[in-house]
Amino acid sequence: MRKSFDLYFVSSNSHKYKEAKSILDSFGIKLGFFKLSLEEIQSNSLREIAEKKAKNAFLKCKKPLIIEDDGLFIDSLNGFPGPYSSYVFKTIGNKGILKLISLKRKAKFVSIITYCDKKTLESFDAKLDGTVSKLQKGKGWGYDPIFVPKNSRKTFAEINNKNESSHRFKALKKFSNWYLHKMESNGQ
Ligand code: ITT
Repeated sequence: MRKSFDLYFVSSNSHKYKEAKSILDSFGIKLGFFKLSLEEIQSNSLREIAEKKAKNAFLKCKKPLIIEDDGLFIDSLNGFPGPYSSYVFKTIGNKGILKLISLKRKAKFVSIITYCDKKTLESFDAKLDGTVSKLQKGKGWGYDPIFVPKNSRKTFAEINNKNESSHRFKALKKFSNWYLHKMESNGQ
C-alpha cells in the first residue's frame, strides 16, 4: 500500500519532480512538490552544492524534503559541464555541447539526492555511464536528446523506460531504502 508521508521535492524544475514522483511512487512513497528557485553556490562538488541547496530549501519549505542536484560530466571536456550543467544548458544548450565534442564521446550523468529535516541532512549519489550522441534525437527535456545510456543505442529522449534505469532512479533507490527504514524505526 502507498504510504502518505509528509515529504516534498523542492526544485524549480517540474520535469525532475515528475520523474522523481513516479520513481518514488514505485517504492511506495508519496512525494509533494514545492516549486522554488534555489540559489546554487559555486563549487566543484555536487554534494556541497546539494547540501547547501537542501538547507536553504528547508528554511523556506519547513517540512521534510529532498532536493536533487545533477550534472552531465563529459570525459573529453574534463568533466564539463558537471556542476554547471544547468547554466550551460540555458546558455549554449545541446547544440553548443555537440559543437564542443569531437571524437571521444564518453560521459556520465550524476545525481545527488539530499534529504533535510529539522535534525537530519543525508545525501545519496549515483552515476550512470553513457555517451553523447552525434545529433540530437527524440523529444525530451534537458540533455535527454543527446545522452545515450550505456548498453543502449537510443538517447534518453527516445526510450520509454528512462525512469527504470536513470541516474535519478539509482540515487532515489538508495534514498528510499534509507528513508523507509528511518520511517519504520520511528514507528511511522
Ligand atoms: P533545481 O531547481 O532543482 O536546481 P535545475 O534544473 O537547476 O533545477 P540541476 O542543477 O540539478 O537542476 O540540473 C542541472 C541540469 O542538468 C538541468 O537543468 C538539466 O538541464 C540537466 N539534467 C538533469 N537531469 C537530467 C535528466 O534526467 N535529463 C536531461 N537533463 C537533465
